[in-house]
Amino acid sequence: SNSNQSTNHWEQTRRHPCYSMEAHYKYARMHLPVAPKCNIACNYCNRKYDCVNESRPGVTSEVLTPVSAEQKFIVVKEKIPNLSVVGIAGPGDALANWENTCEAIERIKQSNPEMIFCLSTNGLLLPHYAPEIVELGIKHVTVTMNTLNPDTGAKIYRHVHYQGKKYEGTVGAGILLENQLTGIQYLAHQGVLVKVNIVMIKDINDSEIPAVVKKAKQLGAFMTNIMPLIPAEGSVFANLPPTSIKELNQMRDRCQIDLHQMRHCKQCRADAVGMLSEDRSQEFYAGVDSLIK
Ligand code: CLF
Ligand code: SF4
Repeated sequence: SNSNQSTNHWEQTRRHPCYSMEAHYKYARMHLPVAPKCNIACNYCNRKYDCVNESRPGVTSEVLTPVSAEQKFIVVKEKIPNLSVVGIAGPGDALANWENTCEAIERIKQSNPEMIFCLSTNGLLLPHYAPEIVELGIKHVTVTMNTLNPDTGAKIYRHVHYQGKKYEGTVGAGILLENQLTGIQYLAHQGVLVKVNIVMIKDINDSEIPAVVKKAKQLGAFMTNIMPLIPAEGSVFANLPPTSIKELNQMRDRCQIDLHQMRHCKQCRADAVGMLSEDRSQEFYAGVDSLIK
């Protein structure tokens, strides 16, 4: 039944600081920046920086190999005992770097079965990798889906690289959308807790957000996270107005009727470490090379 399902969700989620408001006071997360490549071109992205899908633009990260990511995990876990989640959120797309993503998770999982593993993706490769995601035991996946309309998508995404070809405009946005929809539904039906991130961009997709949330619900998503556009320097959207907290909260209030809304997102870096309210990544990056040989 529905209530059984939500009890299950809660059991799996009560230690996840992004999925649970209460958990974010108690537990820490760590991102492994093992995913440098991206397969799409978002206009809110400055490709020099972290993936805006799940992280704050304008902050560069060091990229780690799966082996160095595991070593870093060991150092961090020692210092942060309340670490509950290991997430892969860029700096590019977790699935466009699947071998790295998969290897980093497998390595850590072997000796840390209690860790919650989490991925963030633009969704383009979900139809391809969703079965492997489920197989790996990943129960928390974030998909950024900004619109249900390929014409709007064409204003947000310049192109999409898919199966060896480059698709521009509405065609590219249409492929991305189809794969997001298929992927979200597949994962949700397999019991994965899907969070749909939506970047709220004034006069581009803001009026469509309630429809995106309704669709996310229909596909079985667990919640949506409506995030403000932070106009990144050097991105196509650099000169767009930022979304205000007031507008953001009004939109969340409106959408809350349909689906649970995340309200404590910190738009983290791809190498964020610690509680959501703090970022200790510098601490670990500063000394990490001398700590691990
Ligand atoms: Fe990281 Fe994202 Fe997993 Fe959280 S972040 S991959 S779900 S472990 Fe969290 Fe950071 Fe917001 Fe993301 S506060 S940007 S929602
Ligand atoms: Fe940039 Fe992320 Fe978009 Fe790729 S998916 S272009 S890394 S914001």
